[in-house]
Amino acid sequence: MSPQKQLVLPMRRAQSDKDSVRSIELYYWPTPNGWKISIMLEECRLPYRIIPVNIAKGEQFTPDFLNISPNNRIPAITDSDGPGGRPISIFESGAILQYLGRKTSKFYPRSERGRVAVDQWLFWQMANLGPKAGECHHFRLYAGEPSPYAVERFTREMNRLYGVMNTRLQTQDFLAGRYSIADMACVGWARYWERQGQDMNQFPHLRGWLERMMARPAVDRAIHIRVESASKVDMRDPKVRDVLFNQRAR
Ligand SMILES: N[C@@H](CCC(=O)N[C@@H](CS)C(=O)NCC(=O)O)C(=O)O
Repeated sequence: MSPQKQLVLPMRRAQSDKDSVRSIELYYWPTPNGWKISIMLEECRLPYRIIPVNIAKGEQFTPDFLNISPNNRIPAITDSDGPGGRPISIFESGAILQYLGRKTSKFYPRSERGRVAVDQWLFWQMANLGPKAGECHHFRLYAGEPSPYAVERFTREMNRLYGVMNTRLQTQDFLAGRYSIADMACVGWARYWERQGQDMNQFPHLRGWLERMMARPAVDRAIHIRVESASKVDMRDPKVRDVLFNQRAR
């Protein structure tokens, strides 16, 4: 990544005249789930402001954030120009993508047939690719002690899921036929195939899709939005591990 591409953001919201006309605020951390929404906002050229939520420090548990994202996870958005011109807040990346697709009529077809085509791959990502990749990363990279069974289990599942994508992409350029929010939901996870113990030579159609996705200027901009404090997170720090990996009901 070239330094010019890095947009360094302040930790807290920066007020400026330009910002005050922006109606969408994205509660964000640079992760595969966060990128889903920054990609859509960049693709639609919607004005937005990023509010970093430092999940390594526990900012996802602040009452203000929980008010809009009760599952204490990023991403979430607020839109001051919501339905009926009134503000709205949304959590869960799939719901946010669908909302932005309906709001802009972009990357989310209006026809029922087209919408079903997108929804099934979007829900597939939400229920399969994302959760399994998350566990795969956890057990391969972050687990405090080796768990061979868990590593094997989630590495195999990722292999299975990439096989599903590869078969679909053999006959289609994008998951729902045309480029859509379903592709945006998947790319942030799929680009990490190496750390998930996979070999793209096994999945040539998936590799072609990934290359097409990464070549899109909006995707490039969205995944290179840099939050200064995120680059300083040390996943070996016991305090960070406690915040992220030791959660119980509060
Ligand atoms: N299903 C949620 C998952 C969101 C999610 O897991 N976000 C992670 C970052 S990728 C997070 O906020 N983690 C904070 C934590 O684990 O406390 C969505 O798609 O929005």
